Parts: sequence; C-alpha cells; structure tokens
Amino acid sequence: MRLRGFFLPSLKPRPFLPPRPAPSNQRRARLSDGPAPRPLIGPDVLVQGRSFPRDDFTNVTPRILEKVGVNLHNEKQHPLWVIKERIKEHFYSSYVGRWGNPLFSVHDNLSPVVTVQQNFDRSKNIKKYYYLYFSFSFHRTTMLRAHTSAHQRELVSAGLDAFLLAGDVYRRDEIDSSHYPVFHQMEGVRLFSDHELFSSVDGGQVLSLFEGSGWRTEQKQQVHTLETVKLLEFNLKDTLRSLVLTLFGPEVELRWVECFFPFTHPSFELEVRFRGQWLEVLGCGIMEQQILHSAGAGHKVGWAFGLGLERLAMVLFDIPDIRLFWSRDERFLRQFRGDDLHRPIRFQPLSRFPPLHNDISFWIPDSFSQNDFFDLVRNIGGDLVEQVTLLDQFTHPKTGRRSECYRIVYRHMERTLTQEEVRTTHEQIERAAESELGVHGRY
Ligand code: FA5
Ligand code: MG
Repeated sequence: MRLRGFFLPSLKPRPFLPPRPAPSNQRRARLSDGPAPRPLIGPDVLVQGRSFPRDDFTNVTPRILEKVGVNLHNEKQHPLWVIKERIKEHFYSSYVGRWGNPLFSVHDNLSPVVTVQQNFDRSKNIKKYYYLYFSFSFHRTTMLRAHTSAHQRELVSAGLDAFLLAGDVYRRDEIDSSHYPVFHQMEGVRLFSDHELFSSVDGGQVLSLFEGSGWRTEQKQQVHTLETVKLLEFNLKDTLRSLVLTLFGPEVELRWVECFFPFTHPSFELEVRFRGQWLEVLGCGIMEQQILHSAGAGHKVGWAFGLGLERLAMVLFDIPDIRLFWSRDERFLRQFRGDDLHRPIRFQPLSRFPPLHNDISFWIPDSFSQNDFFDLVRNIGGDLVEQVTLLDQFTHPKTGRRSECYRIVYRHMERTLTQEEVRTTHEQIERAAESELGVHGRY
C-alpha cells in the first residue's frame, strides 16, 4: 500500500519522467566527448556528484539539472557577476566593523540542493518547485532551493551576524522574456544585540528587544517591543535605499509595499520606478524570532532581504530577454567585460531574429497543470522557446471534457531558425505531452 497519497493528498504521483531518450544536447555530448557521461536522471538523480533515488515526486528535468553548478554569478565579467560585485563593493565600503574590517561576509558557493525545511516550504508544491527526493521527514525531502532564504538558518547557526549570500534558485513558472526556471538571488541578513540596536539612541539603555506579554499585530511579532521593530525597520529600509541609490543613481524613485513571507514579519517589497514602470526588485522584513531561536541566536533580533539579480541587471544594463543571461555568444558576453567595475554599461542588442510560432491544442486530464506543460516545453525546446501563452480554453458542452490551446513562440537569440527545426521540436513536444502528461492531442 502507498501511504504517501493518504497523508499528503495534494502530492499525487504523476507520470512525469518516464524513461526517454536523452535530449539532443546530451546525445551530442556523448558523441563528441569520449566516454558516455552518466545520465543526469536514471534510477537515480545525479546532482553535482551526489546521487538521489528517483521516486514518484522527482520532477527535476535534465535541462534543469544541466544548469546546477554553472553558477553564472561566479563567472567573472558575466553581467550577473558584475551586479553581484557592485553590491558586494557597496556593502564592503559602507559597513565596516570596529577594526575596519567589512561587516558583511559574502557566500556564493552553497549547494542549491536543500531540504524542504530549509526552503521554508511546508506545502511541498510540485507545481511550483523542483523536487529531487521525497521522504516523510522534512529534514530528508530534498529540492532545488526556490530562494536564497533557504540558507538563512544554517548561516546564523554557524555564528554569522551579517552576511550576503548569492546563488542560483529554481522555480517552475510561466515562459516569457522575464521568467526563466533558473534565476539568481542575493540574500542579506543582519543581526543586532540590544547594545548594537539601541546604543545610538538617546536613553537607549532603558530599552529592551523583547517583551513578555505582547501581541502579534500587523506591525510586529509577539515577542518584539515596538521600539525594536521600528529601529530594525528603519535600519533595513535605510540600508536598502542606499544600495538602490548606489546602483541606479540618485534620480531613482522608490516605493515600499507591504507583503507577506513566512520567515519575516512585518514584510515589505521594494519597487523601483525605472523608465516609467514600477518594478519589484526585492522582498525583505524582520526575521521571525522563532528562526533565530532555532539557530541558537534567540537573544538577538535581525532583518533579512532577498533581491533578484536578473531583475536588477535587466533594468540597469537594458537586457531585454532573460534567456540572454545563459548565452555563450561573444557578442553578448564581451559587452560586460572591462577593468572598471563601475563603468556605465548599456547593452547593444544583437540583431533580432524573426520568430516562428506554432499552436498546440489538446484535451486535458484532471491532473493537468500548466507548469508541467511549461516545464516539458522548456525541457524539449530549451532556449529556442521565447514564450508560451494560453490562447483558448474550451469545455465540451456534452462530455464536460476540457481542452486548451497554447501558442509557442520560437526564436533563437543568435541566429535565424529554420521551419524544419521548429517543426521537429514542435512535434517532439506534441508527442511528449501525450506520453508524459496524458493529454489527447487535437492535432
Ligand atoms: C523571495 O524569494 C524571498 N525569499 C525574499 C525575502 C528574503 C523576503 C528575505 C524576506 C526576507 P520573491 O519571491 O518575491 O521573494 O523574490 C525576490 C526577488 O527575486 C523578486 O523581488 C525579484 O526581484 C526576483 N524574482 C522573483 N521571481 C523571479 C523570476 N521568476 N524571474 C526573475 N526574478 C525573479
Ligand atoms: Mg515577490
């Protein structure tokens, strides 16, 4: 008997990864690179040399696993590296310790394989995230991190009071010019003792971080005093405002939006007005005291933020499509090279090649999820796929069967695609949708 479905009805096993030929880029690698590499997904899932038994909940795809360990943010002169270095430099020069040492340590090489507990993911939502291996224990169910906040607790447990952490993060999402299933974030955390928080305030000696009989309200957590929250919030917003002014220049317009995260309260998002549009660049807030407590730092309080490196880079350098970050084309990469980290950079677009589009429509089973389909399209079509949009939905008046029609736009970033190439890829997508997602094609 399978008990998983019983305890976790939302986690229905799905026929997501039946054995099938490796994608063409893997096949090519096999022909040219000597001995055949072990496939990334067989009975086990292989991630950075570690092996995880594949089970019904494994939903990572070879295309995604190929990106693990690439670490674009660590590739010197890559635009994500340039942004990361500018942020690091700002923190290094603005916040120094008593001995002139940088206050914030920087970490950019932590493995993206985390447990669902680290990821603050109680939902185990296979539609939104990539899982490697399921277990009843929160400590053993593994996934690819969906945000860099997944490392907050371990770095605080290691005794760090102020740190920045950059890394690749993975989410199953829609397909368009600003969404890619792998993107990069930078996390910042700063903790304060009562002395550190109150020493700059007149009469601060009488203030305390915690209160015994408080309430959780919209403004604060139960254990925090209002003074604690207000000072932390001021320090957090001041730190982020100053970072954004450094990156975007003094003209930039900002606004704070209240929001919710399970690991901070209160929580905010920062939006930047750039070329007429409000763009969300980061989420942040006052760290949940329970997290600090479980990390052995319950006597301190702290704030945290997480910002999207692609979002910042797209705006700052005028990069129109998020797929470009993965380009190996010299005409793209060379535009970011140079000795001066702070030189103004404005991306000169490569010629724009014509798009080709093809529609696909099918009857869908009840278990159908759009993110499964998007993932399948990305897995087969790779970076040839620019956008997938739902064109039409239809419910048969008699049978109640539902059908959906999607338009897939194909466009290569570096050359003109042939009709033949697109047709082959599109047909592969049609076949795989039938065999893997249980849809019935109307083609
Ligand atoms: C988070 O990921 C939280 N971990 C942020 C946080 C950290 C809050 C610490 C509190 C304390 P969110 O999902 O909003 O939040 O993502 C944070 C930023 O990542 C966004 O503001 C955006 O800049 C970027 N981002 C989010 N989704 C995408 C995406 N699909 N593509 C590119 N960038 C994205
Ligand atoms: Mg957000």
